[in-house]
Amino acid sequence: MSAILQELLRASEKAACIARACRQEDALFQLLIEEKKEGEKNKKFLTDFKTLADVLVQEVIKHDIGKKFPGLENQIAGEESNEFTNELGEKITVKVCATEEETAKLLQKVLDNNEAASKALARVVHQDVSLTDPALSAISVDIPWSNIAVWVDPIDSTYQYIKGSSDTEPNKGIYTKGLQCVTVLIGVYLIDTGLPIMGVVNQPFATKDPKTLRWKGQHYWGLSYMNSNICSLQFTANGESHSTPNVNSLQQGGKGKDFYSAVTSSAEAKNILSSLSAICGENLHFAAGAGYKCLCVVQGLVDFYVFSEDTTFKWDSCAPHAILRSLGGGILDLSECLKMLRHQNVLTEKPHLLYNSEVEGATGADRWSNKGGLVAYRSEEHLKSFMYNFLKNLPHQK
Ligand code: 2IP
Ligand code: CA
Repeated sequence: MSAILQELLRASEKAACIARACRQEDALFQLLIEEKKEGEKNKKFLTDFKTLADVLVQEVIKHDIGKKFPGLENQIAGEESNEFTNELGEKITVKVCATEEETAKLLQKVLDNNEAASKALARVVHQDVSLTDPALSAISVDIPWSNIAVWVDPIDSTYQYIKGSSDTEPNKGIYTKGLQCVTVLIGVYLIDTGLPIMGVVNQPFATKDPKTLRWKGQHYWGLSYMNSNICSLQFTANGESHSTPNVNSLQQGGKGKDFYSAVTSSAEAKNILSSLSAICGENLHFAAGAGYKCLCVVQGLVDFYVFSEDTTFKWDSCAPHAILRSLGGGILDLSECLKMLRHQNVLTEKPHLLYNSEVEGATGADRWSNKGGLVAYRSEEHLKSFMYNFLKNLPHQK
């Protein structure tokens, strides 16, 4: 199984390279930031370059994984469809072709014959990327292939990817907005139970070299299957294991928990914000990107990520969910938790988000939304009391 995780990691790095290239190569960046003019608003073409970048990254991930593990590409799903219609009304299926030249030719059809951009894009799509983690080689877990499927979010936080500044400053390590909030998310779940078991979160724009102004990425992986729980954060760069310090308990001088910290979306409802502020005070943070907010929990920068709306999707949460499980945490359905607390006054079980079933009666992307909202946590230790306090402080119960 470590071979699959290795490949997911490599694919996520290839995706990150494409994401960086689209921002750093002028021929591509110009397309990325190009605004639709009023009369062009209906043209599903060129101006949708950001969608093309998304789709292409998704196709590269599928293609590369399928090449290594034939058949698995059919079990990979994501937000994007790879069908484009260009200005001439031609339907084009965006895919990775056998050669760089062929891919460039195909892209040219979508990119209004922009040869320079098509060639630049095809070059990164076909480039060899190697990324291995020595810690992964030691893992041997036997998971039946026929029982796994994959959720991919090729570029999460698309808005920050296009408009995001590269010069934002973090608050207690957390970026409210900016390129740091962009992530590539690849999560594997079991088809029969719907539980996530492997995940890779790649942050293409983690740090910027002040001299070269080039971005460096960062990646995180986790595996949680049967009795195996392994996460990249447990290893040093040489693959040696070490225990992961909890940032919050360090910040508190190890005194134990007398405050909670949380991250949420700026789109969160007022009553939820009011309860979170009452509990967390100045330790309530806002950040863009569902994947990035989960990453803040994975890194121990906050205890919880709480969101009550139905605007995150399976592809947003599957990968970090697997990583959080590997650390002893998880992502639960918020509305189910609150229901349980209201009726039984305690969290009798943990309603983990599941990845194998659609929302009943929903259509389009909404079929795969995390309908009841979510609460992501890294440690079970304070989950129950946090949730209890959260419900107690809710002005109007949702
Ligand atoms: C989005 C993205 C947004 C998030 C939204 C996701 O995915 O992560 O940032 O909203 O839930 O679906 P918010 O930042 O308010 O949490 P994408 O960028 O891939 O559409
Ligand atoms: Ca997303």
